[in-house]
Amino acid sequence: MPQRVIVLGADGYLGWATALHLSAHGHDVVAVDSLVRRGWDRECGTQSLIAIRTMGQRVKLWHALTGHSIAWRRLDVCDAVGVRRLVAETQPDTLVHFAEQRSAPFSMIDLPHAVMTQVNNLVGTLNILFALRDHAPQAHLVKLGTMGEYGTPNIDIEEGFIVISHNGRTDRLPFPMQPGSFYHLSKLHDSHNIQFACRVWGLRATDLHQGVVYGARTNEISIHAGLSTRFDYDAIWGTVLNRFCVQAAVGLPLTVYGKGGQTRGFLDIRDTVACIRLALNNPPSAGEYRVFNQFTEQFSVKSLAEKVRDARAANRLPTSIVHLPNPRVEREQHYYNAKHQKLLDLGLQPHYLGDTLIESMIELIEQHASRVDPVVLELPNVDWRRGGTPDWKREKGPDQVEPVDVVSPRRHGRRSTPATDWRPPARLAQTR
Ligand code: NAD
Ligand code: USQ
Repeated sequence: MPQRVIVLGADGYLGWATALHLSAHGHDVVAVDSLVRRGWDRECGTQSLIAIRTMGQRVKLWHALTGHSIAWRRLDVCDAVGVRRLVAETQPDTLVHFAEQRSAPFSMIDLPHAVMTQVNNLVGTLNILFALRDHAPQAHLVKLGTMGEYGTPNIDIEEGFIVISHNGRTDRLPFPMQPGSFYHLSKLHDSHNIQFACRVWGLRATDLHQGVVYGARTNEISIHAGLSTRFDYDAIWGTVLNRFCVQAAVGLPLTVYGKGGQTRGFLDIRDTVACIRLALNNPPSAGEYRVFNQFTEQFSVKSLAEKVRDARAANRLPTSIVHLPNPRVEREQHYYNAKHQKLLDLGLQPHYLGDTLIESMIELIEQHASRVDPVVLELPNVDWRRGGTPDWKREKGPDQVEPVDVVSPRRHGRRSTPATDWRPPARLAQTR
């Protein structure tokens, strides 16, 4: 059944891909974003590896190519009046909420960034909850949470809840949470607020505890280069596998933080959009707050780096791995076993990570290599103990980035920085 869907955060990496996917599946999509992320990029001197068009241009192109319409509205979800008006006027069946500050390093730079992250994320979500209560109480809130809410406990991670027996009594309780940054904490605070709103006001919500996403293409994005979504690779916004693929493409070593035994759940961006559609098609009951763990495979950071290295080696392209002192405070060797059955039960057909996918990501990256800034690939610039290093805020505008050559099977020999010759900078000596 086609639904009226609001996608909040639609200018972002996952929001744009999801807006297209839901529109392609016949849903009536209203895409909303404040464009604040483009401003945060300017602040950090970072940019998406793949150039992205404006929202206006992208929705127009989508309509021209497919005949599907996406309505675009610029709105800050921290604007309570605006969110109320949006919900009252649209009367959504589902509201998909991606619109948050989502970088752990950005939230750890200093006090203002920690405060901004938590205010932006918590106030935005509270505005949505109150607007739903007052104007669309039957609507389904699909909220992007994170696997990082759980931390890395020495027991199996369940999907949101755990049955605990204590002093002879038993209850089903929220799973104990140990988030690893002020950003991850903001997601946990959101989860508590949403759960409370479901219990007290009878709202219905799905909290998707998503793992780390990789990849840049979905079926819809692949239709035309002008439909591209953003792809971050720098030390503040880039997620680990996307960074490793860019590092491999330009012949830099893969930067494993610490021992590399840190294990996380991962998923392909094609599975992100499928999971959202599955959640939307199978809403919870009124008053129900449910959690789905949204990832398909778990890997240690070191094993991911080895996968990328091995995929390159198959093309006779040597790639080295460097262990840098960990800028984060996190367990580097630990037990990790997180359940992720509920989305599979709803019919998710995962795209697992293989050499072909890694190579196709690297090929895509090579097409955009002139935009790679090697400096942001080498050194982490936010430390969990001390905050942002002096160079986290870069003077250089993104357009002044020096282009680098790429290392590709087809363009063998064009490499400007041979992987084998690279040495870590003196102030970040190789730890092992
Ligand atoms: P992104 O930064 O690419 O996109 C987020 C978008 O939200 C941006 O376009 C930004 O402008 C917008 N936004 C932020 N605050 C807003 C506000 N107050 N009002 C309106 N718009 C606002 O991030 P992403 O990678 O697409 O992540 C989307 C969501 O998914 C986030 O909530 C994130 O926590 C969650 N998530 C992401 C990943 C991942 O690997 N990328 C993994 C797990 C969970
Ligand atoms: N890491 C490296 N080398 C790098 C970059 C990262 O070893 O060059 C390590 C980190 O130390 C960490 C792991 O890789 O142990 C994951 O880091 P990340 O930057 O890929 O992911 P994270 O900071 O956890 O955040 C990302 C998204 C966030 C989302 C989260 C899902 O930015 O929005 O919530 O993934 S999860 O990790 O499951 O919480």
